[in-house]
Amino acid sequence: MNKRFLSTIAIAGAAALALTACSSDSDADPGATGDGGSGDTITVGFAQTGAESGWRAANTESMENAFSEANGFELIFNAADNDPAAQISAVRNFINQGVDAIVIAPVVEDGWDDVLEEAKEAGIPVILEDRTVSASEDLYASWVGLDFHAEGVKAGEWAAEQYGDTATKMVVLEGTTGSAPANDRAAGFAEAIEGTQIEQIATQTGDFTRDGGKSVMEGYIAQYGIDGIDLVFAHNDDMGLGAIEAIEAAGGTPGEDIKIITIDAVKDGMQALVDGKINYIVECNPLLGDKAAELVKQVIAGESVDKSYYVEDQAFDQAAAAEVIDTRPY
Ligand code: GZL
Repeated sequence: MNKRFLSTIAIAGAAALALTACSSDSDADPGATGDGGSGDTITVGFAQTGAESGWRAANTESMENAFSEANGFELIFNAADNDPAAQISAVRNFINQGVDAIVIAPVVEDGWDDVLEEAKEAGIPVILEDRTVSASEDLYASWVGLDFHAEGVKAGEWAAEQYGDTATKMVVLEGTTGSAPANDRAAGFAEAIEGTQIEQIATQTGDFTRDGGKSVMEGYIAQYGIDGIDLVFAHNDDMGLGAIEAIEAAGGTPGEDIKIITIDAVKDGMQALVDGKINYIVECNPLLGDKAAELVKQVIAGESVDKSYYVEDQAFDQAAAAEVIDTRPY
């Protein structure tokens, strides 16, 4: 799909956020039963992944702020504790409750066809935010999120530039198995380091959590030793922060003995970057609530919307992080 620049919206902290959209239009479901068009309250069921990371907390806050009563919404919130089956069950409950619209941040890409078909048959439009699904795009009205593959490429290109000319042994802390960010970040990073001397010696999921990253890193250190690992690529800041704890507990110096590259750029990650314990972070902006709420209103009102809206990301080394850390909104 061709990405097209669509609009720029200001977000908390006045940081401009550029949105790009993909061209395949999708007309709102003519059978939408939402009464939002008449200015009445729009009841929205929001199926969140859980509360696995600092990124997720910022995303939930953004969604709750956007889908507020003052903005014309009644929000029914469910957090699935990273459990795909529980999340599908929550969506089915929203359908049975007869909500006007459903918003989903899908834990994993697969397994969504049946319940999305049920929502379509019930005339309830679905908006995806954050992660994507493998189901047909006819089964949801629109998606707003980040280009996870590009995030992986950006992280890998920096690694290739910094470490690609010398023999470098890398371990990976993967995100939730089957999730779009884990799949796409891994693919993008691998493409970017192809042909360099960076060798991936191990990869395992830490489920995007700090404890998960720490536990997996402890296993890597037990297997390879601090001296046997040169680089950690963590699919999110929280797992990178867990790796820092494991490296320090084993007597190592994170950011020096073992370099660390992560993705998200949440406050704790950026502080570790400023402190020299992480070496590079690619941003993944969690502030998707305003766009998701705008899309719900447009779809309920029967307006045509694009199928995808991409939020653009930045990247930070230690010097760049020190310049912005005090003014970032998350
Ligand atoms: C990315 C998001 C990921 C974050 C993690 O958009 O889905 O899930 O990178 C979060 O921190 O848990």
